[in-house]
Amino acid sequence: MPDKTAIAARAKTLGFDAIGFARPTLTPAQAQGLRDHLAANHHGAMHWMATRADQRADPRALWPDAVTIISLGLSYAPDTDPLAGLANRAAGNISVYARGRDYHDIIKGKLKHLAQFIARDAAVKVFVDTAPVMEKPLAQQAGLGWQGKHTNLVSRAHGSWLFLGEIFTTLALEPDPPAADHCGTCHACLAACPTAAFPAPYQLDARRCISYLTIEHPGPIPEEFRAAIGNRIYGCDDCLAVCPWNKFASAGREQKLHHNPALVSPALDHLACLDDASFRALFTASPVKRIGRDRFVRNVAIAIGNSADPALTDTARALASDPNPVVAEAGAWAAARLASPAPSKRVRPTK
Ligand code: B12
Ligand code: SF4
Ligand code: SF4
Repeated sequence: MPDKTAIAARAKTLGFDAIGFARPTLTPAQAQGLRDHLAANHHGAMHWMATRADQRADPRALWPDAVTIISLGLSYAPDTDPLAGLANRAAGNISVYARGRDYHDIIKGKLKHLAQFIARDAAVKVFVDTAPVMEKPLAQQAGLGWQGKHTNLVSRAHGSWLFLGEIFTTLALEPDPPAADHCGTCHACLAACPTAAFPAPYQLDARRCISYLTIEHPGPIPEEFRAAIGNRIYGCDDCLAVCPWNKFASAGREQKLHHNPALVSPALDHLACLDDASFRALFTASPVKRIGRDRFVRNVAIAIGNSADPALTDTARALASDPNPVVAEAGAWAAARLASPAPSKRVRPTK
């Protein structure tokens, strides 16, 4: 029967950067945090967050036989300034996590290999991202790091740049001690947010978050956030990038996550011309493909409106005639904004 040392050694061989072991339970405060988040509607249109909330709040409701959760982290720490692309307004900025191959596929493959190693002696299930599992609270329980004020898991060794995945197993393994919070008096992430998406430390109102607005939000992006989005066309890294714990992180080792040059500062006029086929071709194997051409080009139109580049006016006008009404509305907004640009601005907190 493999013990913790053998499992950790195999995980390292497979390329994981962090591992820890926990019981399949959240603390009452963590479960309550989920309920408060949902009650405040901070999940916006992500209705799937609420539909299986009981399973999210209690891993044993998801799989009653689970005895141990093995939490795993894979570093995607960049080797260049993650925010450098924000200054180039004629190009789009794709979040660091989406500039390489889709992490879901990479982590699931590694989790399955590790699970096979355990499956000789116990039942196993693997999860990454999409299951009703509270991955950050569980990773904190397993000692990988703590949930910082930006709500993501921060690791002393890897900063804010860990992807998370889990193996649930019937194997009884000694839990590791939970990680302690090392945010202290720092509030750099809260101050860095362009859209004031943190109503309080350790709480995120997803409806204000650029990551939510550009990836998860269907329909038109509310006008109040458009200027602050700048050229972020898929996701946002600002709160992660300013975390002082990143200075201890070495660049991620996983080659498949290394940035595809075509996805680093792609020209907005090129992206605006994508149809369904060319969108799928450009984003093959990338997480970006999940949002589809129309939502992506909607984001590109917002970035064009924020570019202050008169050379993009004809492109904006062309988008205003797009057959998709959400793209067309964003294109018209962009054309109008280029005609009388207001300075890009941060959004003030609502309270
Ligand atoms: C939904 C989701 C989102 C949403 C909402 C994010 C959020 N903070 O909830 C959106 C689309 C905005 C998002 C964005 C991003 N995401 Co995301 N996302 C998820 C997902 C699927 C679920 C997270 C979740 O359970 N949220 C619900 C809230 C309640 O849980 P929580 O954040 O842990 O909240 C705790 C506390 O903050 C507190 N709390 C929260 N709200 C409230 C409200 C009140 C009133 C109170 C009292 C307490 C409280 O209670 C909770 C329990 O302790 C996970 C994968 C998974 N299955 O876990 C990935 C995940 C969290 N995402 C991830 C990543 C990488 C990102 C982005 C960095 C991507 C990007 N660059 O654009 C951004 C980061 C934005 C940010 N600052 O959080 C990684 C994070 C890895 C890590 N090191 O932490 C995950 C784990 C995916 C993965 N497998 O690696 N994401
Ligand atoms: S990802 Fe961007 S918009 Fe979302 S909370 Fe962090 S800094 Fe704010
Ligand atoms: S930036 Fe500061 S407050 Fe935010 S998570 Fe990092 S250490 Fe914590």
